[in-house]
Amino acid sequence: MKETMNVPDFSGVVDKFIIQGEIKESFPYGNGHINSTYRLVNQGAELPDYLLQRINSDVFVNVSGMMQNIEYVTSHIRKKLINQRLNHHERVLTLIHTSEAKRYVYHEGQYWRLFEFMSALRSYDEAPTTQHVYGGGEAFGSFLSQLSDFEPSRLNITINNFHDLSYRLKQLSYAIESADRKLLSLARVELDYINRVAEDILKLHHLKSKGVFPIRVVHNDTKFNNVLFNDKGHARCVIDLDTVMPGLVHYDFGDGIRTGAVTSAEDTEDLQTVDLDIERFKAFTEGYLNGVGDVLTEGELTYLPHSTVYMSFIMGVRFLTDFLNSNIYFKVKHPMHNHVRAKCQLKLSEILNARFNEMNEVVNSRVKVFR
Ligand code: ADP
Ligand code: GN1
Ligand code: MG
Repeated sequence: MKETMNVPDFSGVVDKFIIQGEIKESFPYGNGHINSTYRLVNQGAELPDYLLQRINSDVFVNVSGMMQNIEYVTSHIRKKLINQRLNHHERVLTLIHTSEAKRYVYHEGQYWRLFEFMSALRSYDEAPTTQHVYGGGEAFGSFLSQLSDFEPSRLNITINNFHDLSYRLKQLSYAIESADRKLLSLARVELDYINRVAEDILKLHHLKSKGVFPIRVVHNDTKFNNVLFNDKGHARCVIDLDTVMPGLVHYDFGDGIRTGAVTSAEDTEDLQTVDLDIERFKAFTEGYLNGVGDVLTEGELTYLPHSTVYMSFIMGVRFLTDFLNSNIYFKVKHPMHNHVRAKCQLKLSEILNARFNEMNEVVNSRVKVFR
């Protein structure tokens, strides 16, 4: 296999998977913050390409449990697609097995997995049109609906307390205790803001603890670039299934809005440009609720607007924690990157809170149709 752009030679890994043809070259692919992704290009033009991922096993300590989840979830969805006579190769991820019938490879201290590469599809870090936002919402909503008959407790917990804000605030306070004084002083404004508003935003988490909302199989990482679109702009496939776990619908809805219905990137330095795009909010909500069907309870629907504040805030807290820990979790492009991301996400949570009534109106008027 030809080495391109300083990409290592993956032969020792790729050889263990059952693939068609031969790989002629590989290059880094996508913009994920945790795993490392490569596209493997097939020698034969008519043969499939593959997507190889090195799993970050510092983050995902139970790789086998995580891969079992992905196998469960993709098989469950695939069965439904086959029954509906839909092309599952472009609507659900296909894991490639090894010659020993395993779903991943452990090689020289690292974990690897391989998927069929969907060459007719692509993701967008920022949605190009409102129509794409609708499609993204619908795809994530359908994902929840397709898994609504899968028992959540069958899934392994791949990251403990993943969207538990009270736990994330505890992690932040540990980071503060051991942080370099210079970093702490740089984070002062953000820390003050977090202290001021945390109690209010924790409400959703407290309601979860009281058992107010059903625990469902949720995606937990519904970033806009985790949906693949075809060239007509139709959303086709939800990807990045590492964090599919039991959780609240609010995590998925809130994260979708945080990344798909806003006016700037997750890490913009110009905070003046950070805002909610209400047309995109309407589109995502409409798409999400159409995709999800009649699965959600009244209580879940009521708290959808809160979830947008919750998810942008928790991301602000997590990015700031990592900044204070000197960038040990998220991949960064420069040493201040997590600080920039944190400022942007905290600002977004403030704006979403200020525009709460507008979001509430959209959700209420859409939900009335069902009532
Ligand atoms: P990460 O966890 O690092 O975000 P993803 O699984 O989301 O990794 O993959 C990174 C990018 O690779 C995605 O945003 C998407 O553009 C692309 N991608 C992932 N899986 C596939 C696939 N099976 N076919 C085509 N493109 C894919
Ligand atoms: C990480 O892997 P990626 O880039 O899709 C993170 C998400 C965050 C996201 C922020 C396992 O997702 O929780 O929302 O970055 N994934 C994990 O961009 O921590
Ligand atoms: Mg991703």
